[in-house]
Amino acid sequence: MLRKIIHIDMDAFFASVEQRDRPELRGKPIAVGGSEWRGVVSTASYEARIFGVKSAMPGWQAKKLCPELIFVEPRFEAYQKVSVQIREIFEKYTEQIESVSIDEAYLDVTENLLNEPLAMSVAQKIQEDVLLNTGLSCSAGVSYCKFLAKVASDLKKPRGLTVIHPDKAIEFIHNLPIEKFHGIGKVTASKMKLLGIHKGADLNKLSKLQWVKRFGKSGIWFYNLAKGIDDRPVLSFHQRKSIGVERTLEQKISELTELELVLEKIIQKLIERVQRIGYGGRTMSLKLKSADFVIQTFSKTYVHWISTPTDISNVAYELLYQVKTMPAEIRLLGLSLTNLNDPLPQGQNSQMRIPFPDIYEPRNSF
Ligand code: DCP
Ligand code: CA
Ligand code: CA
Repeated sequence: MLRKIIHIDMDAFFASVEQRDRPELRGKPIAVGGSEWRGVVSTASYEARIFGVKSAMPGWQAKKLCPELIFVEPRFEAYQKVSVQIREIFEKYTEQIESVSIDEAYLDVTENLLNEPLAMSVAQKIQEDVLLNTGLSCSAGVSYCKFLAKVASDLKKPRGLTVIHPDKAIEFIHNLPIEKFHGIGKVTASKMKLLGIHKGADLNKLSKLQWVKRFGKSGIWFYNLAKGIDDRPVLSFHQRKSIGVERTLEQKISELTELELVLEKIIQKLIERVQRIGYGGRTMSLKLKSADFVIQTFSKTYVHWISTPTDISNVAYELLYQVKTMPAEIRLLGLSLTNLNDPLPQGQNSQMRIPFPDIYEPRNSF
């Protein structure tokens, strides 16, 4: 029997939370994160999107496109709170829930707690429930597999509900631009376009063998997607174990200041990833690999999540300055967060309570 899968994704998530909590921002073009002078936009309200403002755009560019744009500081705790809240709502409908980021999840409702045979009705009820209990809207996609449910949830944003019926799936896939396929990023898309593959129907141009030859293991995945085959289960117990960023250094680094520059880049990447995933970890580790492949790691564990940009940055530098004997030549530098997603004790927020000095005095240079 075919499965019934719903993908739920919150609309303009961070921006909607801000507009909900600050009525003076409602109906206005706002950008969360970044500013006119620096940083990038995390997300924009639908009012701002009309002007072309979007995620990952530099603040100055956003302001140029939309001079009325209001920049708002992100409040990750508020977003995490909603993330937990929507998860609790989903639990009223099914036990099979896979949260994939801070604002989205897959739900397998083939069997559901309402005993409702129509997945579309379950999706509708969830949307109403989310709106009623959080004051926020979401979009839903319904189909027989994760890939199509996810594509569907994005089709009629905001407040959309789209069903891709199994009978219509192949026709739908044939007309879908390849950028919309799961696993096809910018690089793969341009590679495929060179082969004359622009939309789903074109994916059938290559044989299975040709796919494997050109794209390796993902080739089989694309070959199957074109035929509407995606058997990935909704993994309700799937849990990410760590969030990590590493950088291999091309050149020999001999100054601490140079190493700090590399660390800064790693920190920014880690912040981006934490924001996308929606939660932090309680332990942070710094890894150093020397040119002769000796690995040193330094870790710190806190009672609370390390999840805000300030905390991530502060702990990372603290770890760096713990290194007493810096190798003469460093090959790789990495940062990772573990002990993820542990629920916090009731009534405690995820902000760390450890005071950090503003400026660190490096204890050691080399
Ligand atoms: N986010 C971020 N940086 C990005 C992309 C997203 O910080 N480059 C954050 C802000 C978003 C949230 O993650 O609000 C969810 O991301 P989505 O891609 O789901 O985008 P939105 O929910 O903002 O908008 P949409 O209505 O298109 O889903
Ligand atoms: Ca979203
Ligand atoms: Ca999302």
